Amino acid sequence: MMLPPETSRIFSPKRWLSPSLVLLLSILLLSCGPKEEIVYKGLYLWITSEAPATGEPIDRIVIEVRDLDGDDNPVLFDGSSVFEHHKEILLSSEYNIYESPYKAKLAAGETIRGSVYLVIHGLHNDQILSTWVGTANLNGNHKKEVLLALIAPGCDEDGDGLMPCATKPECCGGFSDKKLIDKLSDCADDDSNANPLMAGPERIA
Ligand SMILES: [Ca+2]
Repeated sequence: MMLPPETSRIFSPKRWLSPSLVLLLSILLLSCGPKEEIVYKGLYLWITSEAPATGEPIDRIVIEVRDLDGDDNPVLFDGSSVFEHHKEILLSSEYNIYESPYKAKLAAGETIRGSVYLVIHGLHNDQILSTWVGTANLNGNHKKEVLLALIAPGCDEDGDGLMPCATKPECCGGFSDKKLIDKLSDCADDDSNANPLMAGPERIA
């Protein structure tokens, strides 16, 4: 039995395949398709920072790498100088890591490789504003997001970027790993030349 002319028009295939509907279907199909996956070759740090109320920009990022396997304080890898454990990134005035991450690649070297401690500082005019302490694997192929936390007043009296976690645990709430607190607590927070990152007479932080 034939449908009445009005009903027939409503369900006509032509109407269903109108250009706007085809476009909508295409968008839906695209958004449901397999997501493109980024394959990282090496360790990529995506670094952002909490912003100070004063709004001072971070103009320099300093990264310190240490051997995770050391028994005592974090130690340097044998065969590499102090300065090979140290990386500095200058940020131009337009760069705002409070809003978008700075992407830094850390590559494993001949001697500095594998599992490491990382201490990352965000500085403004040579003053350390924010910090992050954690572990990473330099031989990994992945992205690691790092949020530098502002250093609270009274938590870094000597300004070397390391906090006295053992005596002021409230300063180190962001440290999830007790081993990190043991390893990287500033035992002399009144002397910027004495901290667990010091590996000799050179001041490197
Ligand atoms: Ca300190």
